[in-house]
Amino acid sequence: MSNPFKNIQGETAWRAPSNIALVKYWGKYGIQLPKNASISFTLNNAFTETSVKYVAKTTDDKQLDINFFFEGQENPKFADKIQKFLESIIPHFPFLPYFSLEINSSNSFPHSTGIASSASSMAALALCLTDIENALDGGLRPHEFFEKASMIARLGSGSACRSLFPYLSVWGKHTTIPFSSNEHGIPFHDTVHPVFKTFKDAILIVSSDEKSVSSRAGHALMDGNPFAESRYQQAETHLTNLVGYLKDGNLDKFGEIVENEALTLHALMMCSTPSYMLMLPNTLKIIDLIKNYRSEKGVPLYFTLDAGPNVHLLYPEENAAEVETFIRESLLMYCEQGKVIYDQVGKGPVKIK
Ligand code: 2P0
Repeated sequence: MSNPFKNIQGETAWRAPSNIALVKYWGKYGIQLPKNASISFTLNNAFTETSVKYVAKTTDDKQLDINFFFEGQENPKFADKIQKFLESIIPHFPFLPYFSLEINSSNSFPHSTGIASSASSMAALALCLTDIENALDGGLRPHEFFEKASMIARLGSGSACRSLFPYLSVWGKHTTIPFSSNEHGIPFHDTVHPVFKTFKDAILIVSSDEKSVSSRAGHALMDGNPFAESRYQQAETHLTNLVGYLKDGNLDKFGEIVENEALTLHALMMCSTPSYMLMLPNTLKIIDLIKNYRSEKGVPLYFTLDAGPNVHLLYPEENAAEVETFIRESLLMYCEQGKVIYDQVGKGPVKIK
């Protein structure tokens, strides 16, 4: 073959944040399509930076040629995952086999904190690849660019497709949300009260051990879960109601739904077959202390959980000083080596090169 991209080379780099779901995605079908719509806060301080250098090949070799470095080092486990992912998306990016790629990726947070990096890392990589395609072919308008990058990120890790947009993102078709789609995330902040656009998220690290059951396996167990259908209906109702509370700035009702979603997610794990538990005793201790603090002090502090034992504390910026005192004095003792990551709602990905 003669390489249609002969002599072309370049580099792109993107920073993409992590996200935390308020209404959870748990259960999927087909190729990474969600059984229910979910909504998340886009975070700010927990992010991945990825750069991709691309040089047109001079040989006829049609195998993917990828060199992958994580935090400056070769990492065979991650490289293997990236290789398989890139092979799977050649139909979306037919240019890939014509280039040698060098991918460098690093996280703002230590790898061993128990913070899932798949959302930010897949989002950053998807942005780089979509950017390269745009540089080669051109023609994507800004909203099309982010839509395509979100769709590609989804194929890498479902929740990653929500890491592409400022403040909040919805992923999954929902009856009351225009333009919502199972294929990709959409931005969702036009009808959101300003209090939520500066919301804080303090992530208490209860344990950084690798999870006993991966999210991939957890999603799969929803297929045999006797509560699956009623769960998907509940998520639909939760999202309808949450959209209203986000608009009105109703903190109490926001917290009620968000906490219920976190506990429902873990209840679904407990009633799967085989059943499993990712919360630890200190997770429950922290939840209990948060509830007591809220009812005693009247401070709008709420919790949510990802698929793991760590606790995300959500609170308005104006309550940051008192909540962070409470965290230091009463909660850090239940964390692994007193670890906490202070984050907040952020403005979404940025191009850094
Ligand atoms: C979410 N989580 O909405 C839910 C709630 C964790 C708890 O989606 O198999 O890494 O790659 O689609 O996105 C974590 O699972 O799973 C997740 P895959 P993903 O954020």
